[in-house]
Amino acid sequence: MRLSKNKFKEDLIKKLEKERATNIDEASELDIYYALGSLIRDYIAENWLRTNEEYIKNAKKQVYYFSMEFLMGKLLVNNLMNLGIKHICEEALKELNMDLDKIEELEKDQGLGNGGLGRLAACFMDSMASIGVPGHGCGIRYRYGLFEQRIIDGYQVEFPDKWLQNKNVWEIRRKERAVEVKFGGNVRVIEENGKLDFIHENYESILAVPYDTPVVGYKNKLVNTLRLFSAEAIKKDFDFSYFNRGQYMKAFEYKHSVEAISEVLYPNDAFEAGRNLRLKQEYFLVSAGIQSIMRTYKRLGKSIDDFHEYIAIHINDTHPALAIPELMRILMDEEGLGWDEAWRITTNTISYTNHTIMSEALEKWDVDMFKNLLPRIYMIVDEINERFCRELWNNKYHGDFEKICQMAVIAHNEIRMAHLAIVGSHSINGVAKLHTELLKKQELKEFYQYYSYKFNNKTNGISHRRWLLKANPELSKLINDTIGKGWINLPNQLSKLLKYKDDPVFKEKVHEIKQKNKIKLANMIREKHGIEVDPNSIFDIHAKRLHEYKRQLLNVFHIMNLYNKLIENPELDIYPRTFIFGGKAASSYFMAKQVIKLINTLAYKVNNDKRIKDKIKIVFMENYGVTLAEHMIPAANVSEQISTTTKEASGTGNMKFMMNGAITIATLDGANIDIKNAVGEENIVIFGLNEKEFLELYRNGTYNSIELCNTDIRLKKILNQLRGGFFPVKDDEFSIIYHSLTKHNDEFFVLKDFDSYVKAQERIDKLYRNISKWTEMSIVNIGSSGIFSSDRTICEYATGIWKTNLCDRHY
Ligand code: CJB
Repeated sequence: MRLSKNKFKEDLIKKLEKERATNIDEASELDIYYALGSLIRDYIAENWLRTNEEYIKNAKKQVYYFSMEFLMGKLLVNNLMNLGIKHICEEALKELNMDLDKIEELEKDQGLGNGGLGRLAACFMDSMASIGVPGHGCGIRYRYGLFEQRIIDGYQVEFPDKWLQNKNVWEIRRKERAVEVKFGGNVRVIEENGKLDFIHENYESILAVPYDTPVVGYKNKLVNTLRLFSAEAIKKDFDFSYFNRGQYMKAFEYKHSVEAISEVLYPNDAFEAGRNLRLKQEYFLVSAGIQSIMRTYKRLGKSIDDFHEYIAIHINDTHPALAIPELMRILMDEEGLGWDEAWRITTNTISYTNHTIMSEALEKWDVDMFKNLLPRIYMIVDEINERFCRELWNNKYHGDFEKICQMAVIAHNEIRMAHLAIVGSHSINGVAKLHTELLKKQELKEFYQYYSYKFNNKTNGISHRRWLLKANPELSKLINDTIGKGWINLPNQLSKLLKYKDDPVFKEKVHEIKQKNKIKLANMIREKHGIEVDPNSIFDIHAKRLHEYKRQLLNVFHIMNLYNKLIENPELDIYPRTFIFGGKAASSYFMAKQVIKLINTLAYKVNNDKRIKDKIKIVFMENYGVTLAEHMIPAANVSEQISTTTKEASGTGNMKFMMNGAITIATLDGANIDIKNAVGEENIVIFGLNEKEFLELYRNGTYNSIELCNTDIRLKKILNQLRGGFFPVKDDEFSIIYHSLTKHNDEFFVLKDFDSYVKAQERIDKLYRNISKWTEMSIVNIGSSGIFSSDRTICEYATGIWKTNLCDRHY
């Protein structure tokens, strides 16, 4: 947008007066933040309205991205950037003696997600708006997002994330557009003239109130919508019937039980707890979302038969898979369509992304619980199952009960959400090549054989605008000065940097910027954690959710080994290294929490041991989230992507790090493979078993972790150190870790890959000593990262799955 500095100042001052009843001299930083937020929303409003009007007028096909998680982070600077007024605003604030960075600090992260899946949804929002896909997010407005993590005495302790404590300047509450979501009760079936009517009665009604947040496209005047629903009691503040009977507390209990639905995000990453409240949340999201879409669709005045021509609904993993029976219910019970017609529309509308092959993440619901909570939806799922099983029997597996049972949507008294999602959608995609291949060959083999045409791959991506342009302004400026700004719209143009990889001046600048970013992070570490780290050491960062398969433990064992070697020989020639960790563990995941305790215990020991002369330092940064990631990633020299191969579907942190010039140390897993292909083997450090070796060893069951420990004296020593005496903790503090690696045969092959990992780390040590070569590798990584922009991913979804307007940009 066009805006002058003076006009901006004027507007801001007016806002301060009108909305904060203060003037520029008296205003606090918080006043400025609120006034600025409100002003920016005003700037956005016109284009928001116009975008919506245009969508309706031209009846453009709309995409609705249903997700239980949206990990948006902060929006202020992103919005300024996308409006094209960041610079003006920054300058104007400076003239008013204010600092945009300081003001940004006041904004709370919108942390309504656990990790990769939620952040992917957020990157997709940015890309859809920026490349012009009419796509909107649909989710839950949790009152508490992912818990705030504090480290107390080395342990993770969870505190509520009160992100809504202060006003959320971006959202608009739209009470008038609230819809009713029904739970429980029973269904009465009436037959009239040979037609069945399903009357849902005695249910509990809950109001789903939408809160809309604008999603601003990058300098294109397009504003999509992220709609998050909040659960509210219908009967005003509490149930009057209880109140009138004098049961005052019960009235509030009712209110609280309703609001519990959107109270808090489940803190599990790739693990489903199968709880009643979670099922309620999932149905709440899809019912509210689809009803709200239906209302918009009606305004188009198109026939219901063509619904799928104008609407695409994408489900982010199986969490919103009840969109399938819910859309069926609305089409049949409310729009009066027959089953076949409703099924045709539903399956053509819905598409599904699978994000993991880990069995503990597969959602299954107990039939009785499901039936009680969602009686009508259960009937529909049951019918879907009946028809699907009959079809299998007739078309392919006549008489093969076992196969049919294996593929059924309902079996063994459980509803399998992945099967429902596959049967009820027209597209199933994995998130990286290897992951999609594994789905086809292994996890969903039967379905692939039956529905091969539905399966496809869409390799994940990240918003290069957030993760490079915003997170690393100095590097972005250097890129602009070197190759122009074209990469911001066409990230593949980053490849123009490749020809500068040998240019000494450019290399020096890239190196300098990395150093500056490292100094900033080092300062942050000193302020937050009181640990002094050397910006000239290698910054080796492992930041992601704590999970056994992500193998933070492998990293820890490498550090323990290094430490043991240094104690034996303090003169050992290693390049000084700072190992930095960040990540949350699910609150009920004891093993992962003990790994956090181990990292912190080791950090304390190593950081305070004078004998090793500061050659290694360890930092666990508290409360990893989007904003912290924006500080950590630009400062990384080494990116740790060391999952057990086949377990990480894609990973997206890996892409963020390489885009910021870190060198990846990686297993051949998920999108690491694609990164390797993009940068070339010489610009990444690969180690560990590959997929074939892993699967073979896994299947033939010959791996014996204890034997390995007994033959590798380094491992033997490390495992002994876990057991007592070495660390100042109770003797059995780390016994869960010890047993997982010995008694339970090291399910994630930490010990198996140890030797190879140590050697890979030695390669890193060697490589970094030649800083010129290292910087060259770093430039190749940045220059090859364009393909990992979510603009490319979204373009592929739009053309390949959603069939919305085609992308004319080339990614
Ligand atoms: N993923 O974050 C989650 N949560 C889940 O429940 C299942 C998977 C992650 O999704 C990311 C986005 O696709 C992937 O990059 C990552 O590998 C996967 O673990």
